[in-house]
Amino acid sequence: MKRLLLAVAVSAAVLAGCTGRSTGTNEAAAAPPVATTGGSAKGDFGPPQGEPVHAVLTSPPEVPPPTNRNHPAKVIVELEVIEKEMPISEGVTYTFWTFGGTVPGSFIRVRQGDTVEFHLKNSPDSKMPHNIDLHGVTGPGGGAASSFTAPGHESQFTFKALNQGIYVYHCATAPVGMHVANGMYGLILVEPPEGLPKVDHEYYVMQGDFYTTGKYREKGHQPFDMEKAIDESPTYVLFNGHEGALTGDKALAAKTNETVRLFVGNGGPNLVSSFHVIGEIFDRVQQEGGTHPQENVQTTLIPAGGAAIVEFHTEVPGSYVMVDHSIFRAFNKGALAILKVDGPENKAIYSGKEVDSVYLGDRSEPNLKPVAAAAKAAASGALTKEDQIKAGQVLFTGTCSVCHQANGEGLANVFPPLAKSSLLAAEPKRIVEIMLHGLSGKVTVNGTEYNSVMPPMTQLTDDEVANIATYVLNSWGNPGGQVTKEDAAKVRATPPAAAPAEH
Ligand code: HEC
Ligand SMILES: [Cu+2]
Repeated sequence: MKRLLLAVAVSAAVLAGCTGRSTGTNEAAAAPPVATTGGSAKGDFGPPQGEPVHAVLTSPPEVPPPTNRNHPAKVIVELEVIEKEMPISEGVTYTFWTFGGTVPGSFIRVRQGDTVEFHLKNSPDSKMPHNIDLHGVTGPGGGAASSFTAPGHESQFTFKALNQGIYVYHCATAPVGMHVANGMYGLILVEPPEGLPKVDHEYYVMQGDFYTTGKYREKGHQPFDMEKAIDESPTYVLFNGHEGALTGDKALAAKTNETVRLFVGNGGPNLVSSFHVIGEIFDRVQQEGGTHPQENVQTTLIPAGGAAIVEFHTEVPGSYVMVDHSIFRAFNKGALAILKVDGPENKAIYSGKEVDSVYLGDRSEPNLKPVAAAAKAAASGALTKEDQIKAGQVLFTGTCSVCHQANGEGLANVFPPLAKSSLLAAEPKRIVEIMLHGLSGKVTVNGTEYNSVMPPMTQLTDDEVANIATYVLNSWGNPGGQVTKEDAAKVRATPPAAAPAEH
């Protein structure tokens, strides 16, 4: 409210000063001039007042409540660095280095003009020293040099938050890229003095790219791969540190007719994010975390080491998929989250018919648990055909059902059926070759000729190929049988047979 009055007053003043100039024909439609904040030179509101307050820190996707203060205070922030093993995907673990035990790290919220007394602790269980560079700090290194902290130690430094905005913080200990790649980043919000306009939901989402020695979704514990990191060739691109952090029953929630504010950061270390919510238009974006919003935006670019505030109003119920619109990252590296909007249909705005399953594949499933269970069983040498079939079903939904359909019936004249397939009846094990080397040219299935292209599915691991193949062979009236990961490895290592000559 206060901000609105201010804007009106300023525009009135500026318009009054403009009367002598020609303003063109469409005077009424001219954009109102924008008031500047004055930056850091106008951000010191004097010494802290009242008792010191302890900052409320939250884990993603939660955001601390507004400071609700109209004066500068001394704010004490206590943040602990914890190195810990956590899942990065179902059945895949990674040793993350964290601010506060989560990736991204705890969300910090202060008010412009606050004096922040920062305590950085490094857990005694840590193996590495760490520090923190907050992009909201005015001073060399953003706090890095003052906060270098060995395991089992604590550092303290104080800064005044002179600029309002949303800022990334990250570890800046050498090798910096490795500390960031391991998850050492988060967001600090410096509220404008009048606070942010009230909304129904505030959420904390942060993208990061991850580099593991194993392939995407390769099971087990995966170490950091420095070479991939230097090549900027991530294995995973994720929102909030692990695949599925914000899908299924962990999806963000809202109701229709509500306002949603997302604080979206990008920790990098390498990639920039083309942040997009499928089926929503951002009513308002503070690009790069800056003060003056852009309106009616489809996709906003978030630099590595940058952030944005994104706001929209919900009208139509359904699942809204957040992606990095560099789209292979979304569907093949994990950069996918969901905002679930509940409420009555609004047919005047959108007619309905949801296409989630095709869009999301296995990501629309609550989880990939059967896949992880199969991986665990395989590791202990107790993998059964049943385990493989269950895991294969989930994976099939994510990879094959888009074309061959969930019921294996295919699409007439376009995608051949896998159900009661005459090709599989004749040569069951050929499925492995088709999955790994693809299939093109004329092929007859159940009496119908197809002449199309199936791309090779080499992104699948040997385990995944084995599980999907076993599932297909044991479903829909196919001949049965079992494919092992050794079978898959052998086919992968063999160059594809030359395509049969066309007659
Ligand atoms: C992008 C669409 C697409 C995807 C995804 C796809 N396929 Fe196919 N598949 C095809 C097409 C098209 C053909 C026929 C190719 C031709 O005409 O030569 C085919 C043929 C086949 C065949 C032989 C024909 C038959 O019906 O028995 C098998 C087996 C098969 N696919 C299995 C799979 C499996 C398993 C997956 C998942 C790992 C998969 N496909 C994913 C498009 C796809
Ligand atoms: Cu660090």
